[in-house]
Amino acid sequence: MKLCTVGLGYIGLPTSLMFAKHGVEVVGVDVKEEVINSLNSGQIHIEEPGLQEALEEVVEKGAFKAALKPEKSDAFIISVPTPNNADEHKSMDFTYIEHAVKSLLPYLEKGNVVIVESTIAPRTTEDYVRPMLEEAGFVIGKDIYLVHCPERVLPGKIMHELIYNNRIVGGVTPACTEAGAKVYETFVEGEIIKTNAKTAEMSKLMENTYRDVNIALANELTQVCNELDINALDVINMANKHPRVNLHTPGPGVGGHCLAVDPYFIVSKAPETAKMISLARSVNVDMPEYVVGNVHKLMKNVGGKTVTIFGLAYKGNVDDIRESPAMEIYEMLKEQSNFEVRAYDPHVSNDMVEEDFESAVQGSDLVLVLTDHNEFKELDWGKLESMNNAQVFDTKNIVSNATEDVQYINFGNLHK
Ligand code: SAJ
Repeated sequence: MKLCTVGLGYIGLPTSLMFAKHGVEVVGVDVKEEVINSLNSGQIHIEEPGLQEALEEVVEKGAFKAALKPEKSDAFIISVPTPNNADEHKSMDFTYIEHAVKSLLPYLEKGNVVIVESTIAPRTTEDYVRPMLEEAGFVIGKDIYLVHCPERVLPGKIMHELIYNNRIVGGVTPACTEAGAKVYETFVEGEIIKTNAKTAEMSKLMENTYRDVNIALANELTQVCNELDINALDVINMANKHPRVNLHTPGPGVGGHCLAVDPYFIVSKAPETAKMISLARSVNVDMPEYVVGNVHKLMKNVGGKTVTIFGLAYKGNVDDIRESPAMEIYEMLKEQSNFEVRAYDPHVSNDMVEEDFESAVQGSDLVLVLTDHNEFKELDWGKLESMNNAQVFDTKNIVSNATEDVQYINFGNLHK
C-alpha cells in the first residue's frame, strides 16, 4: 500500500511514521519547507517519546519521505489543524481541511480511500468534504471511499496509543467504512469500531468534552471549597474512592489544542441546546484569572516583587504551549501587576524562559507551579534557599516533598 498524509504535525507525523514502520510506503506532505527538509535529513521537529527513533528507522529503510506536494497513492490521510473561528460561538475553521482536500484532487484515482483524521465539527465529512469530492466527479462509496477516523492519542504516549487504542472508523457509506478499516488494520491492535462518519465525529468530540466538563466540575468545586474552608483535594480523593465516581483534577485551566477547542464545535452547531458544555468551557476559561487573583493575595502577604512560573507547556512532559493556561497567566501577571515575572520550563525553549533553575528562583517571592512536568514533582528544596520568600503555590498538586522551611500552598489549603 502507498499512503499520502497531509499535515505533518503532532498527529500526522507519528501516524505517517507508524504506517512506514509497518510496511507501507509513505509520502508525508506539509506546507512548511523547513519541516520537510528537517524530516528528510532525519530530524523531527516536535517533542514526542519514540518519534526520533521511528523517523531514523523509516528514513534508513526508505519507507518514508516528506514532500511539499501530494503524490498518487492508495490512501490519503488528512491531518491538518482545525482551529476555532473568531465568531461568537467559536465554530470550526474549515480552511485547512478545504485546502488539503483541494490539494489532493489532482492525484485522486478510482479506488482510493480518503480519510479525515483532524477533529471536525459534527456533520463536516458529509456536508462539506463529500460535496467537494462529488464536484470533482467521484461517486462516494464507489469511486472514492470517504471516511472520518478521529485521532484519539494522548500527546506524550502517541506511539504506544496509536497501536493499542481502539479506533473509530466512520464511513460516509458502509463500503467506505470497510475500506477505511482495512487501512488501519495495518498496525492497529486495539478494536476497530465501525460506524458512520457523523457518529464518529460526535464521539470524538464527546470524549474531549467529557473531560472538559469533568475538569470544570473539579475547578468549580475547588473554588466552592475555598469559600467554605474545606480541602477540595481531600474531597476529590474521598469521592473518587466510590467505585462509580471519577472526578478529574483541578488546575490552572484547560489547555492544548483539543479540550480547549473541541467542545466549541458542538456548541456552535447547537448553541441554544448545548448549555452545559458551554458553561463548563467558561468555568475553565476563567481559571487563569482565579489563579492570578490568588497570586496577588500571596504576594501581598509577604510584600513580594518577583514571581517565578514553573511550567509554560499546557501539560506535563510536553513542549507544546498552544492554548496553555500557563502562558495566559504569564501574560496576565506581566500586564496586570508590577511584579517581575520569570518563567522556567525545562521542556520549552524560547526567549521567555530562564536558562536554569538557579537563575529562575534566585531572589523570587513565589514559585507558581502551573505544569505537571516530572522535573517539578520532586523539587530541590535546598536550591529554593536563594528565594527571597520561600513560597510555592502548586496549582497541579504535584510537588510531593515539601519541607517545613517552605510555605507550600495548593488548591487544598489555599483558603487558610
Ligand atoms: N487537565 C486538568 N485536569 C485533569 C486532566 C487534564 O486540568 O484532570 C488539563 C491539562 O493540564 C491540560 C488539558 O486539561 O491543560 C488537556 O490535557 P489532557 O491530558 O486531558 O488532554 P490532551 O489535550 O493532551 O489530549 C486529549 C486526549 N483526549 C482524552 O483523553 C479524552 C487525547 O486522547 C486526544 O487525542 C486529544 O485530546 C486530541 O487530540 O483530541
